[in-house]
Amino acid sequence: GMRETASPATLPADTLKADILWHVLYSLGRDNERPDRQTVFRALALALRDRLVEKWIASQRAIYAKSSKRVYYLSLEFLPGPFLRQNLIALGLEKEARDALTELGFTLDDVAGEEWEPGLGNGGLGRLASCYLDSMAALRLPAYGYGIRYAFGIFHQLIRDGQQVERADNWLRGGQHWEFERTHYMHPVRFYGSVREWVDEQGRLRHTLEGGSTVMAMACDMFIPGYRNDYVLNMRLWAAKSSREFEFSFFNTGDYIGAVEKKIRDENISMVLYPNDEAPEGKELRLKQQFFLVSATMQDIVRRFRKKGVAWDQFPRKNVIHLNETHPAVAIPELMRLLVDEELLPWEEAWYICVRTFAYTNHTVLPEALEVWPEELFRKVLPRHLQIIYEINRRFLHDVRRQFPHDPGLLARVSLIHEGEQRFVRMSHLAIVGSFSVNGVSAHHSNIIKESIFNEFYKIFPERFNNKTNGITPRRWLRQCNPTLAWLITEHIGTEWLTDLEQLKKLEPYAESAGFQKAWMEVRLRNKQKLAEYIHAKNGITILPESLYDVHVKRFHEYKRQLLNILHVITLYNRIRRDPDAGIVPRTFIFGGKAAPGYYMAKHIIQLINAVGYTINTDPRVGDMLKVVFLQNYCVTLAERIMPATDLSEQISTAGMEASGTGNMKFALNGAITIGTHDGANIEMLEHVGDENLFLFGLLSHEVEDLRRQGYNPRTFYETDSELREVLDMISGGYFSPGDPHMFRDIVESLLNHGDRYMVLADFRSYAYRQQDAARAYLDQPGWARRSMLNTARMGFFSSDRSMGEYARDIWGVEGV
Ligand code: DL6
Repeated sequence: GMRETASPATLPADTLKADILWHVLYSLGRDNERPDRQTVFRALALALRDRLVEKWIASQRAIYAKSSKRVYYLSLEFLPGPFLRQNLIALGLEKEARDALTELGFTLDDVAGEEWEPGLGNGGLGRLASCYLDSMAALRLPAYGYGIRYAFGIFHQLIRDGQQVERADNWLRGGQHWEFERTHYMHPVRFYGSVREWVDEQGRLRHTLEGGSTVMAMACDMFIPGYRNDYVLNMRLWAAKSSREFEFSFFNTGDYIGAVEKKIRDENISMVLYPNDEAPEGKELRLKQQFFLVSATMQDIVRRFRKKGVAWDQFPRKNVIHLNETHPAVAIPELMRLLVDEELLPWEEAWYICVRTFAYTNHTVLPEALEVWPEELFRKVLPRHLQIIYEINRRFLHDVRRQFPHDPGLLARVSLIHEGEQRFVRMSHLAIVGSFSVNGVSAHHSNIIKESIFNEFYKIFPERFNNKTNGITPRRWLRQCNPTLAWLITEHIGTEWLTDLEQLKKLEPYAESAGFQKAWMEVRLRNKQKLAEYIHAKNGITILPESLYDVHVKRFHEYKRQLLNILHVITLYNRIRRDPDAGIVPRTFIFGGKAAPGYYMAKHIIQLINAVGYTINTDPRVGDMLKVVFLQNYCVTLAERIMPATDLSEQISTAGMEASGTGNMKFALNGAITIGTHDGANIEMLEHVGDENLFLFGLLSHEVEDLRRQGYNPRTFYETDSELREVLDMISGGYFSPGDPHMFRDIVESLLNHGDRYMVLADFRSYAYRQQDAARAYLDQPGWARRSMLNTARMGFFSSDRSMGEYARDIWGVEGV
């Protein structure tokens, strides 16, 4: 075939078309005379996978040759987004692909549209993990991503009659063109059973797990290329496969159907991603997923370590295991089990290895999001691990008692076990005690960790706590999603910004240039036109590309306060109704985001937004002054359309609650102005872009706390602010739900009578004022252009390359290969 002529190590790019046709025939089994678009997409993906795997093998060899310390990034979630464009950009094959596709009668846009993104994460945490893999590859770090290959990712969201409806996301049905399934290479993972204690010939007390059931973990590898550096990392996702022994035992008793049922039950482990963001569900299957990832990954790590043939005490010098949130924290007792039960190391030595190996990132301070497991459930699923946790805890509390002898209550507060009517394992305590590094994800959040939620651990282990402010990859979030703006930038300052985002500073002098401002705003307007076309096609709503696009996209959660936004929308509506010539800047409000299927209030707020949108969009008095759009199924692909077309970015969480935010960075990098609270990374963004280029408002974190302590009374705001009162009365009076006037009453109730936990009413007036400032600023288009450019120019710090550089240097102690 065509293959034999090309040496595998150096496939010249001009064979891309030939490779596509080769894969159409030999890999996909289709006639390559006239392949359809989906077939061409898959063949192109396979042709790129060929190139990726070559570079991956070479990268692995380089890591091995250098005998580098390896970084293992463990995460229950990854949100990689579509791969095609990213891979083409990284491999430098965009033009070749365009040419090849043109010859085949397609455009790259059409073919890229065939890709269905893997939604293997909920939101910020999973997307951060994917930005980090991209940067680890760019920096040539000796790193591996480890996660789960869920058969069903985050649900597909539809909006029906204004309400969220969930549909299964069967992302694998199109076939797996990017990955390699390692079908003949699996690790056993064991759950349940009971622990037998016995004494061996040397008189040592031993622990052996007996019984239980075993599931196999099959590796599926996906490749993450570095930007034009010939370096490729592996994201290894585990899929559950039934174990053979068990099938046979059923078959031997003649229970054929039973055997098959067992197989299906086992393979359920990697079936579905839990769709909860910031509130774990506490289900047995979820704990099994966590251990499934951990056990399989630890076997891989140990296998690679053993190849080196060095002693166990060298383990922390050769490996660092990073825990993305507490979800994989059971890796700590699992490593202890391997070292103590299987390698027969003394406990003290094993523990010394452990606390030099693990590092933990916390991503949330919401009390309901801190993971705990009922002790009984833990004992049932992982009996030996629970024993090990007890022993870790016993020794830890012993040390704490010695260090703080005069604070008896302290022990109960820091214990790994919460003792009350029901007992729980506290995963964050386990992660802190078992790690040498604990970090938050913005300066503000890291301070909150030290000063409040983990303050007592900070006193015990001050040297462990540090900050690593989040970042985003400029390859996807500027170069890929906004090619015209990227091109305009490159024309003026060259291409270095792609791997050194601080280079964007060189744009600053152009901020005053009328010519550049004009070019900048033309690119932005074209992006806004494209989004208008998409909205028209999807929602049937016509919007003005010249209107101010005010965008709020992220998961729906009360703390993120989409409700505050819609209260302001209604306020503007009322002003227009009162005075159609009020001189209000025409605005398009765009919302997007999923709510956890069991989160009633979040779903209800989605419904309210849609109801308000319907009322406003069909009110002839409003016309082009105001439009409200809800875009269904917010995901990475959709974010890529939205970021380049946004004027005003809504980052309005209750201060102290958003750990960092990363959407805020994506918008600003693309030239949007932020309206936001003093929260998460907004605060650092303010420091970088300057307060004339970002609209902050509202209570500060400590004011939120003070107010809460003093007794917050939301009704006073209702009583003293007539505009606010009018808005709330309309909602509870059925203005937006004429068919069912009581429909949204409970939302207003939650604000007025149930304490308004997220202080929506307390921040309403300062938000409305700041929105007025934003509108006024938008009227001055040259001023807006300058602000927009300065936002982009000053976002260099928020590159995930900077974040990963800091992790590599300060936490992991690794360098590029
Ligand atoms: O660190 C990534 C991302 C932050 O930007 C968000 O502010 C934060 O809400 C999110 N946290 C979670 C917590 N999940 N759990 N458990 O998603 O992390």
